[in-house]
Amino acid sequence: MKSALITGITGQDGSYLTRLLLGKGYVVHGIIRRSSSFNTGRLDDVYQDPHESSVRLKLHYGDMADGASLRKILREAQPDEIYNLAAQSHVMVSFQQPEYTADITSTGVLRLLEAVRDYAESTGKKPRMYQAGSSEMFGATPPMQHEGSMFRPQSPYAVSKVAAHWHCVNYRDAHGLFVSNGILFNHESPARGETFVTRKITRSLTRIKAGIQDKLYMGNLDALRDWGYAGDYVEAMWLMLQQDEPGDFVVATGRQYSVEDFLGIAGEYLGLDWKKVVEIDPRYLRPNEVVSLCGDPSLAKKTLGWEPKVDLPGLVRMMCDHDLRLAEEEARAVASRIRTGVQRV
Ligand code: NDP
Ligand code: GDR
Repeated sequence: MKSALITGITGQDGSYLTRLLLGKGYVVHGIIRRSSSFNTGRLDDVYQDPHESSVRLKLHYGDMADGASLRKILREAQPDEIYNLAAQSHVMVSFQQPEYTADITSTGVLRLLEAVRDYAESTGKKPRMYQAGSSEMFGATPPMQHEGSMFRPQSPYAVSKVAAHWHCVNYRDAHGLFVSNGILFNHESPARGETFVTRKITRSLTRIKAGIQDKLYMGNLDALRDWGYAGDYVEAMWLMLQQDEPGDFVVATGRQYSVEDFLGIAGEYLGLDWKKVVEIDPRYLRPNEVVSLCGDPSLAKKTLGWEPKVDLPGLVRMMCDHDLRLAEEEARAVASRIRTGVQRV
């Protein structure tokens, strides 16, 4: 039975990758952060009672800021594959917390690589590692972006991902570690964090349709992105670690849409005129914007045999259907509070 360790298991991609690996028979170890409230909501339906002897999902407290915890977890988990998904992953937040972003998204990767190197040397194992790189690394380089395109990062987040990418290449070359860098373009799902633009749109438009929200405040509607489905993209991560040799791969759909296009497709599906409810709020405009991203996934197609299955309209429908159910539940709860006279304090 193969064993995998996932950092960032509580995030969108972590939750999809966990399902994929459990489905393939892996024992899955995940690193979670201590927080004052539960942060494992995305894993609820795959959570297993740790008291059961057959448990295949095991969670460990740790942090990318804490190298000692990473070493201890590697010793305990003894993974064959390591998926580094943990990051301060919000581009706009990285302008507000640049030092923290660099510490977790860049130096955290270095801490993990050092821990993996020690683990490999002390056990004689040959673990394989995946690093979650990003299309944001291309930044100002125009499309089509591919593995040979220049990195011109435009935010503290993107700079941190570029540094992490080169740390991984360096550990591969200098120490012979099997490390593959995915360069993934935006990917979304019903489990997407609610402050990323796609989920913000589907959450807000469905709440507006359900009568519990009036307006949707947005930033730059002209930004162009290549959006895919997270469920498809975690398969590419797994495939990268099944190859004979490590490598770096762009994972994208090769199709580009604007934020305004996304609003239009979601609005049409929900039967809402988005222009009547959307207002531009300068607080969502970034100090530096990445204008246009569209990836060329030819190498991933050729080498990994990977292809995206869900297109953007399909993704929008999936997210709207999910969020409409949430909004209707919320509307029923509000109506029942009003009926029973219970007020929020
Ligand atoms: P999320 O923001 O949904 O998840 C990030 C994960 O990292 C969460 O589990 C979070 O934990 C964890 N994390 C954050 N800080 C720390 C820390 N200090 N120590 C340990 N864990 C931490 O991101 P996604 O799932 O969308 O993305 C996964 C990875 O892929 C990220 O590295 C992201 O930068 C990268 N990426 C994502 C793309 C996308 O479109 N989704 C595209 C390209 C790259 P908690 O739940 O406690 O906050
Ligand atoms: P991005 O995703 O920055 O591409 O990073 P995000 O969804 O945050 O923004 C996409 C584009 O939409 C514009 N935009 C807004 N964005 C947000 N969040 N909120 C708004 O109200 C809004 N209005 C317009 C943005 O300016 C931007 O151009 C994501 C993250 O998952 C990264 O971790 C990952 O590396 C990249 O995708 C690939």
